[in-house]
Formats: sequence, structure tokens, C-alpha cells
Amino acid sequence: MKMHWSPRSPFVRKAMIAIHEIGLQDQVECVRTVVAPTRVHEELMDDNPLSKLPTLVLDDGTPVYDSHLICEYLDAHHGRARLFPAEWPERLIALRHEALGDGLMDLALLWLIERQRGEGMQSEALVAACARKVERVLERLERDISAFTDRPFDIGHLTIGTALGYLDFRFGFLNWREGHPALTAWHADFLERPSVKANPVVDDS
Ligand SMILES: N[C@@H](CCC(=O)N[C@@H](CS)C(=O)NCC(=O)O)C(=O)O
Repeated sequence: MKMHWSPRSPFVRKAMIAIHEIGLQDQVECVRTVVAPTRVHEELMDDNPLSKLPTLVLDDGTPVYDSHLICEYLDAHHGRARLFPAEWPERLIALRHEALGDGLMDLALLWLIERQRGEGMQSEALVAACARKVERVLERLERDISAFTDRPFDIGHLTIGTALGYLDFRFGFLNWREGHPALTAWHADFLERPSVKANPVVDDS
């Protein structure tokens, strides 16, 4: 399989950690692909017309995107269907946490793009809204930590852990650990997983 890949993308990292959890890391060839909302990648668009990462291409040429579908497809077809619980309400809880983690990464990317516009060009309202939403996500995770820790590792944990790692990478100034001791302790364990260690965030720009 071929993965359109970047060591800076949180959504790619999510998919790569899932690939390691499933045990497929030796079957995926990572192809460094540079994308941005302000530019298009013609070759990538042959596989994914949205020009987004991650995009996986199966050995028979079938493209698979986005990160959710990559994780669920590989978990169902090659794993032991561990990351996506089959039964409700376990499935609801895992998928809701995945959505929260994806949303946190979307927010962080939006905020990053706005910050890169430079002083004077940024929308203060957008930056303030991103900051407040991130704050509320962290509050919620801290408050609901037992719902988070009292179940086996699934796609929800994987996505939230990856999203918090992205805050460390791009938003160190937020000090997200401050005021969130339970989440901090959980994330320290997450960072010890071999799948997470094998897929560090790297700024190769
Ligand atoms: N919902 C998508 C989001 C993917 C996404 O936003 N990827 C970013 C990189 S982290 C991207 O490709 N950005 C390029 C663009 O928006 O044109 C997923 O879960 O895979």
C-alpha cells in the first residue's frame, strides 16, 4: 500500500498510529507529499481530488480517504476490529471521541493558518473563537476523564491523543496541561505506546 504522507500532519499521524496498532506498518510505503489549502497537488489529486492528507492507495489502486475511513477500513479488513467497537453504546462513545479529536485537529489547523497570515491580517474573532473552543474541549475531556480511562484503547483515544500531540507541536504556548492534571496523566501513558513512539511529529520544513 502507498500512503501520501507528511510527518507534520496530525491526520496522517492518526492514520499511521492506527496502522501500527493494527500491525501493518511494514506493508505501507510512505510518500512525502506537501499540501496546503492555498495550493493544489496535481498528482495527489489523481488519488484524492480534495488534495488532502492522509490518502492511502491500496495495492489494487483503490484510494482510501479520509483518516477515519483509512482507520476503520484497515481495522475491519486487517486488524481484529479492535479500534472500532462493533456494539453500541461502546461504538457511540468511541466515535464521539474520535469526532472530538478530529474537531480539535481541524480547529488547530484553522487557527494555525490564521496565525500564519501575520499580524494585522488575522481575524481577531476567528482566533478568539478557536482559542475558546480548544479551551472547552480540554475542559470537557478533563471533566469526563473516567469515561475516557475506563475502557479499552480505541479510535477515540487514538485521535484525542494525536490531537493533544498536535497542540504540543504547534501550540506550545497554550500550555494545555495546565489545569488538566487527569488528561495530562492519561496523555503521558499514551505517549509510551510503541505505535505513538514509532510515529513522532517532525517539522521537516
Ligand atoms: N477530515 C480529513 C482532514 C484531513 C486534513 O485536513 N488534512 C490536511 C493536512 S493535516 C490537509 O490535507 N490539508 C490540505 C488542504 O486542506 O488542502 C481527515 O480526517 O483525513
